[in-house]
Amino acid sequence: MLDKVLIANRGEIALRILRACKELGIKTVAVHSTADRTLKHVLMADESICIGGPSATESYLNVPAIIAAAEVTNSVAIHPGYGFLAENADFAEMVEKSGFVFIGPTADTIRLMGDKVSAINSMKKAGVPCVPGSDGPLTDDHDRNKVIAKRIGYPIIVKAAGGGGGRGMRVVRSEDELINAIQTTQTEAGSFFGNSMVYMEKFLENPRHIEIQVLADGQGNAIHLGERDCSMQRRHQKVVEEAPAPGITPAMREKIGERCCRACVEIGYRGAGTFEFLYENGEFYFIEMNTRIQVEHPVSEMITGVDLIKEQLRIAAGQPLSMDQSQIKISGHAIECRINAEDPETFIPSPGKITMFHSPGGLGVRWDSHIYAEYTVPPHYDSMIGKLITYGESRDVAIARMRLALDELVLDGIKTNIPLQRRIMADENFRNGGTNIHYLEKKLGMQ
Ligand code: MV4
Repeated sequence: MLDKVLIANRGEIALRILRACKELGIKTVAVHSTADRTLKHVLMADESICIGGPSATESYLNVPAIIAAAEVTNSVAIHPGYGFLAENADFAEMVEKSGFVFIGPTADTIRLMGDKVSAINSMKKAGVPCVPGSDGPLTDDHDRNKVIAKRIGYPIIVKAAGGGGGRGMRVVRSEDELINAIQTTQTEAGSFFGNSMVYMEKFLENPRHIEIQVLADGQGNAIHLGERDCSMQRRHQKVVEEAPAPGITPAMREKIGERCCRACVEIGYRGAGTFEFLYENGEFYFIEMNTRIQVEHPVSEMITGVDLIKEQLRIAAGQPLSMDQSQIKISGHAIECRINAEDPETFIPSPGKITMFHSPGGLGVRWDSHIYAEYTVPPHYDSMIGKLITYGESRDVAIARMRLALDELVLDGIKTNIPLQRRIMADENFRNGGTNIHYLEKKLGMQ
């Protein structure tokens, strides 16, 4: 096993990684900013090192400081968590060149998936169903672009190859808007991502966002842990996630899961990963692959019993997968509500001191959070302060437990989105299951 792991992150995911390391008997190093001296995982880690000022650029994105911290502590591996440097191929390369294990895929894989055009090409080659599109980058040949768009059929969407997660996209509904839209997206992409390459896809009007969780050991073995439905989102920020996705049958799951596993083996994927799909009219369409552990990984853990962080650590230690697909059994239903320090009406972040805190509990309730009473939520980072996950034998039971748990969760001193989560759990359409990616924004616009 790995001897000592440096956790290059903060908040709930740093604590989640710390717990997995402790369970496996791995020593831990917390690196933190000057604003994060009182984080729970910093206080619990075997060693902790301050790596810079409060802004992420000075600390959690400070590559030389993180590498130096790994060196002075004799760490053998670095876990990047999510966000920050988790999908930065240059960082992964620097980690490995410095003689440490990067807990994740190779830098080459991260680079391949970071470029959406090459990601789609490799998935298509591996037999993963993709959105009908330009099958490559667009050129400056206007006539060719018009031909491609006509073949796909309007509406189409122009996306930046270096984008992802909702930035650098433009929907085009007719040919007269096409050339302008391509040029604007190219210019935007150049300044946002330093890569002006764009591509085209058929625009799906009302899809759901369904993603497949995989684990691969880079030694020819890959398994999937079923899917998650992450359609409940606002401005590309997921609000509620669940597993399994309502209406997905075991046969559909097996088919799409098997395709993802085959693709993992073909590209030599190593670690935990997520295949993002749009799902419309009974069909899956690949859009992107995430090469990190994701925020919503707990819902997959709850329905499979697999500890994804422990698996990441085992894979990073060079061990082959400890289970095969036949050992993965999906049972029951799990829901995650992201708890954010923000105004539930305006969504404006609300950092500050938590004056009173009571965590929820009981059968099928999981609270993944670093917060405690008297903890001050700093203003420098993401507003997510915890994840409330409930599990039950059915979706109805998971929802009922979530409603109780949200009522039990007391968090005073700052504003939170708990009232919004209560409204979602009470929403008739959510309760019926299968709402699409536009549902929450429409609901919020309605009020
Ligand atoms: C799309 C799409 C419709 N058709 N691609 C937004 C985030 C990025 N990951 C991909 N996105 C979309 N790509 C095609 N061909 C609609 C979206 C989209 C979306 C996707 C997932 C979750 C929420 C979304 C919200 C708006 C648009």
